[in-house]
Amino acid sequence: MCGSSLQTRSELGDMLALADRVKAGDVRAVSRVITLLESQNQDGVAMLRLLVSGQRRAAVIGITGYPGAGKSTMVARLVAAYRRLGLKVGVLAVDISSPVTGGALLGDRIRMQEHTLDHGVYIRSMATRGYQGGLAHATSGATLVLEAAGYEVILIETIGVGQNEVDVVDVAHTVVAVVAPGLGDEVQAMKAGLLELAHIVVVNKGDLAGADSTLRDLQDWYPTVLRTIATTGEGIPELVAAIAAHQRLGDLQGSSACLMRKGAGF
Ligand SMILES: Nc1nc2c(ncn2[C@@H]2O[C@H](COP(=O)(O)OP(=O)(O)OP(=O)(O)O)[C@@H](O)[C@H]2O)c(=O)[nH]1
Ligand SMILES: [Mg+2]
Repeated sequence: MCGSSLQTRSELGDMLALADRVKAGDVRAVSRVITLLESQNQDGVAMLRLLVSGQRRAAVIGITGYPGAGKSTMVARLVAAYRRLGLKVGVLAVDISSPVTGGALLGDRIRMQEHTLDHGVYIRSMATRGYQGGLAHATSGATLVLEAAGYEVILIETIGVGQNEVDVVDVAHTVVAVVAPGLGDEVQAMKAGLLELAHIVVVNKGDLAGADSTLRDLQDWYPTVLRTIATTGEGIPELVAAIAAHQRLGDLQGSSACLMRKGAGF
């Protein structure tokens, strides 16, 4: 009895110490808690209780869209843009290897490489396999962990339109749907899907033939449609500004003020 309560007390001490490390921004502690959440360990849920302050401080931005549309390339550009503003950035890449691009994980790693030595950037991929059903919870939990660790912008990359169980709309304050020209029927299908829930629509690969007509087509349907070339960075400042404007709107309704405080709205 005495032994078990001692053990419980020491476990509690460990939990409190881990929570303190997360709050101090220790990336190993952050990774450990996210792993607990992914494996649906009850300690993970207990940790969230210790970490959540009840006050939203981070701007959570979902980057979603069809496989191969350029989401990861765009995320890497956004990371660079927010780092230039001096913001700490967390990236959660959910369901990262799509069937279309196959080795996307490797590609993502290469694109993200320039940021991996930057202490102001935390990058984590969250695989769907093996954690069906628990992933949505783990993703929203992971954003809370990153927020507690002082990350001011959290970017979540996910393939949208009902292709996985993560409902990015529930987790992110601002959802950016990424479309590439020439998707044709797929763009039509998106109109009825996540695109309707997106706050900002981006036609990426603006350098490719068909970008103009895709842009015009979507502009008939959505108020904020931007054109980007993620590979060169063209259109990224405009996207950053559009996200800030949306966050400001959200803030008026009681959401995050982070980007505006830091001047990301220019
Ligand atoms: N021409 C052109 N190619 C681009 C652009 N943006 C990304 N790409 C290329 O498109 C391919 C897919 O880019 P990713 O960033 O991996 O796309 P993704 O949407 O993250 O892909 P998944 O995670 O597999 O769904 C890569 O070869 C990129 O270099 C762009 O603006 N123009
Ligand atoms: Mg990707």
